[in-house]
Amino acid sequence: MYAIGDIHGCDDLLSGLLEAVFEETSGDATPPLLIFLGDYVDRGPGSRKVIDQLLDLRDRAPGARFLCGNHEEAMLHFLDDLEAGMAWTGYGGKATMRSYGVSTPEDETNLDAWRETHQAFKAAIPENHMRFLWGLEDRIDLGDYLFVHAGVHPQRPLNAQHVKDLRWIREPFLSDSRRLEKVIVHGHTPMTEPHIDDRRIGVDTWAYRTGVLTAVELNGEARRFLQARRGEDGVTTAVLSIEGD
Ligand SMILES: [Mn+2]
Repeated sequence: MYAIGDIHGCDDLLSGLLEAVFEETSGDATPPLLIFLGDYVDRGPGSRKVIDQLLDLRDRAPGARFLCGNHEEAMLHFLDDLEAGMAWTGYGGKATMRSYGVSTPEDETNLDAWRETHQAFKAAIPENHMRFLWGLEDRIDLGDYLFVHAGVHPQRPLNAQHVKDLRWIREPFLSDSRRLEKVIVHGHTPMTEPHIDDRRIGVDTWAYRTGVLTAVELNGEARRFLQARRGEDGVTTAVLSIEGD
């Protein structure tokens, strides 16, 4: 199975990565299991296209699963409450609204202008995108792994985690040293290289800034990283070798 890190509107990187995954699994008896770690929208320009691509996977990779990132949470929050618009544009929502053809108020303190934007945005989002957003999961437990967007609180058992931590936590999760009941596979905190140790595997490589989108393939004990990289000649993919555990 493959876990894919934060995409943030980089539809070109997602296409490249998916093509590589489908190519290397084309001889397999069953389609690959894909687990998306959340943060499909915001920051990059192609949020709408990314959701379209993820919806298309229902045919090509049946059984694909999708976690809810803090950015999808913000998008849903705004859809529910227009007063959340200003907070959302503070962390990348403008690009998402633009990808649906909706512009944000020039004066972001003007609630009447937000009312218009809110209506236009709700009208612009296709129903299947809404169903996709409503169907996102908070955690996926599979074998020795727990997949979450951000992480877990190290002082709580894995079966008693708060959704807020699963979607938002950084510390004390990242630097804690206690072994957890399962290996946590997560995105949310960007790094230039993916992180792997015996507690956690972090695969957010800051796609919208670095042009690198990372997936980790988990196959029993074996793990390898697959990356799509945006370069002058378009997107290329490569396997990243893992330095000692
Ligand atoms: Mn993110």
